[in-house]
Amino acid sequence: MVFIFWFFVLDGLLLICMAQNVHHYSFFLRETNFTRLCTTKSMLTVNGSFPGPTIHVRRGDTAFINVHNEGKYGVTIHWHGVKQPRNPWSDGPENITQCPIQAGKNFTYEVIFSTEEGTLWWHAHSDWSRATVHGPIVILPPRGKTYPFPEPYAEPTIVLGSWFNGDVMELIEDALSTGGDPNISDAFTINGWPGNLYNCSSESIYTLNVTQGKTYLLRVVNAIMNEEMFFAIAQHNLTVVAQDAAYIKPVTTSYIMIAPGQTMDILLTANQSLSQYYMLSSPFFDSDAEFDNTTTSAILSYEGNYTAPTTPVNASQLPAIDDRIAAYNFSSRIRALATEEYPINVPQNITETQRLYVTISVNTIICSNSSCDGPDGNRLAASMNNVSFDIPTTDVLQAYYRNLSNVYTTDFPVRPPYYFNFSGDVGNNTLHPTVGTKVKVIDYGEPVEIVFQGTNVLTAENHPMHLHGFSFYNVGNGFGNYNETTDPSTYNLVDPPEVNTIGVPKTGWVAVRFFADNPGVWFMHCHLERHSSWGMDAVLIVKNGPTNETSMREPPPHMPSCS
Ligand SMILES: *[C@@H]1O[C@H](CO)[C@@H](O)[C@H](O)[C@H]1NC(C)=O
Ligand SMILES: *[C@@H]1O[C@H](CO)[C@@H](O)[C@H](O)[C@H]1NC(C)=O
Ligand SMILES: *[C@@H]1O[C@H](CO)[C@@H](O)[C@H](O)[C@H]1NC(C)=O
Ligand SMILES: *[C@@H]1O[C@H](CO)[C@@H](O)[C@H](O)[C@H]1NC(C)=O
Ligand SMILES: *[C@@H]1O[C@H](CO)[C@@H](O)[C@H](O)[C@H]1NC(C)=O
Ligand SMILES: *[C@@H]1O[C@H](CO)[C@@H](O)[C@H](O)[C@H]1NC(C)=O
Ligand SMILES: *[C@@H]1O[C@H](CO)[C@@H](O)[C@H](O)[C@H]1NC(C)=O
Ligand SMILES: *[C@@H]1O[C@H](CO)[C@@H](O)[C@H](O)[C@H]1NC(C)=O
Ligand SMILES: *[C@@H]1O[C@H](CO)[C@@H](O)[C@H](O)[C@H]1NC(C)=O
Ligand SMILES: *[C@@H]1O[C@H](CO)[C@@H](O)[C@H](O)[C@H]1NC(C)=O
Ligand SMILES: *[C@@H]1O[C@H](CO)[C@@H](O)[C@H](O)[C@H]1NC(C)=O
Ligand SMILES: *[C@@H]1O[C@H](CO)[C@@H](O)[C@H](O)[C@H]1NC(C)=O
Ligand SMILES: [Cu+2]
Repeated sequence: MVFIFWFFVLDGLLLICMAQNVHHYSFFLRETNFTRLCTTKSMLTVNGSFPGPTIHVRRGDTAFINVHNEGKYGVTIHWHGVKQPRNPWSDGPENITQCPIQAGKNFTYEVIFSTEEGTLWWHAHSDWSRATVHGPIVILPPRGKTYPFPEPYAEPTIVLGSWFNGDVMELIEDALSTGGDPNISDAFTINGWPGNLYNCSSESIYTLNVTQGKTYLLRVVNAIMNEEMFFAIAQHNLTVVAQDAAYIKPVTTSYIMIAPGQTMDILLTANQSLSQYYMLSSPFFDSDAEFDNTTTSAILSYEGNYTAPTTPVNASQLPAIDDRIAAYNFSSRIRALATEEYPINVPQNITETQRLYVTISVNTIICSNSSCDGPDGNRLAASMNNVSFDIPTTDVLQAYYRNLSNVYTTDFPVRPPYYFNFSGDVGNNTLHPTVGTKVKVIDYGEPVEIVFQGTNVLTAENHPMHLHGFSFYNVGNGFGNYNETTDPSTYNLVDPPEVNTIGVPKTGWVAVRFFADNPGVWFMHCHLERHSSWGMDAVLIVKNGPTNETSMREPPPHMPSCS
């Protein structure tokens, strides 16, 4: 249902009139049976679909989404990449901005779009329920405006997902109770289907039907739990035109690398001969940790009168799984569009007090009698600046708003507790983190810089870091240890990409900048689900500014209660 409201604002003698659409959606969370890889299981979905329904809006619209929980567990939903100005109340991460919607209850999210345009997604933000509870968000240009590229013929969504034969909630509960590594997924999926490269090839495969000569806009979402992914279509170039709902200078490539949490808008021209072509996705993973190394497939099928090959054309355009150079070569080409019509606003000057240098590490926590299933009988953990985040049982937002004590402390360290060769031979330095619910408080409007430093503690891995409430500009990156004297001179402050999730390379670093112009409580975490579950998380609190328009909105009437 779409209602159109007209607002008339009297500003002196000037009458400004603008159209803003309000949309209403209902989500019913319920257990539904699905069969994949010849295994049938019951899993939580929205309205019985996997991936879940797509939300359609235009830039600047608002969507009210009433979520009814008819499942067994408490759940929350996050609107990934939607900045939600002044409205952390509807952001969703469990016990950060709200307590879960209990089974049998409902909650209406007010999702406020502002400058986002392109593709984003929504997903559950409680335990591992996002594996099955997620779907795309399509944000069209405002009415009367068009894209900064020729109008595509059609705009299919492509959602990359993880399939686990077992129950994901049991899987993570077991892992957290034993302290061991959670099981890896059994398959990856494209729009819900693993494809025909797994045993059980008689199952359905997603088929995208195209007309020769037409150009399509693929809206690609990486909803995978624990792996960054390469994606390619045999014999077709991909032209990436947006990332994380912000336009970029077009990048034409034979493959992409997309991290969990990221979204990309990609032009695809059906300019090859009538046939069927493989669409393939396999992980980019260059560490010793365990991961799912399988390949999911879908078919790009040309319409017309021809005999389709028994196996679609496969030009093996996917880089090797551990090809970090291929990953880097693609990522380093992304630049903001940065035109007069699509401007960017990068902080040019950062004061020392608003620079954060944050190590991100996988660690262990000692278990008595070596009774846990992690390395040396200890519990696997993860940390930021050696603090492993402890999720509270009252949400941080409520505690902040109502001034409750004993929920969090404001001493999140802005520098590592001590310096060592982070990316080299670390010995056993800071193997064991401290545990706490620590937040960093930032004044309204401050320019902020965060440098994420990957470390070699326990295992070195890539970490896609995500911040709620903002998009940030990726101004710099490199391999090895960040050097605060020499590296800032290499920054791109002209057209850095504006993203909400940034892949920090294994034992490398990434620098991001943004203005803290969104008051609220905002989660910041690794988007590899097992790292987030182990504590690679932190919270930023941006204080209110001087006026109502720069302050958090009032809470909605029925926030779920914390039992
Ligand atoms: C979900 O299902 C309900 C009825 O069961 C329907 O009213 C609602 O529109 C559906 N939502 C979406 C997003 O399709
Ligand atoms: C789902 O599958 C289980 C067995 O795996 C079965 O007992 C149950 O009846 C099924 N539910 C529905 C709604 O089909
Ligand atoms: C949804 O929740 C509100 C209050 O939280 C309640 O008044 C209403 O009855 C609920 N609706 C349904 C269909 O459960
Ligand atoms: C593509 O066409 C086939 C055959 O007509 C059909 O089964 C399939 O559902 C179509 N795919 C989509 C995404 O509509
Ligand atoms: C893909 O792009 C490259 C470089 O622009 C070009 O050389 C090549 O012919 C293109 N391939 C196809 C299939 O369009
Ligand atoms: C995937 O990993 C399994 C072991 O976990 C290994 O046997 C297999 O060779 C690997 N496959 C590929 C394509 O790397
Ligand atoms: C399809 O092509 C074949 C030969 O190429 C031709 O005999 C047949 O009539 C065509 N069918 C249609 C529906 O055009
Ligand atoms: C950057 O900030 C410093 C310290 O506040 C100030 O001395 C310097 O002039 C500023 N530079 C620019 C370009 O604004
Ligand atoms: C969130 O808080 C609720 C109590 O309100 C608690 O039952 C739940 O376990 C907490 N969630 C997490 C992930 O700690
Ligand atoms: C680190 O290693 C040294 C020597 O191997 C050992 O003496 C020390 O106890 C270790 N520290 C920790 C915290 O494990
Ligand atoms: C940073 O680079 C400068 C200049 O090359 C060097 O003097 C300094 O030791 C480096 N700092 C670190 C921490 O490596
Ligand atoms: C600011 O908001 C508060 C409460 O939301 C309201 O009472 C007050 O009148 C507002 N002030 C202005 C200047 O709008
Ligand atoms: Cu991580």
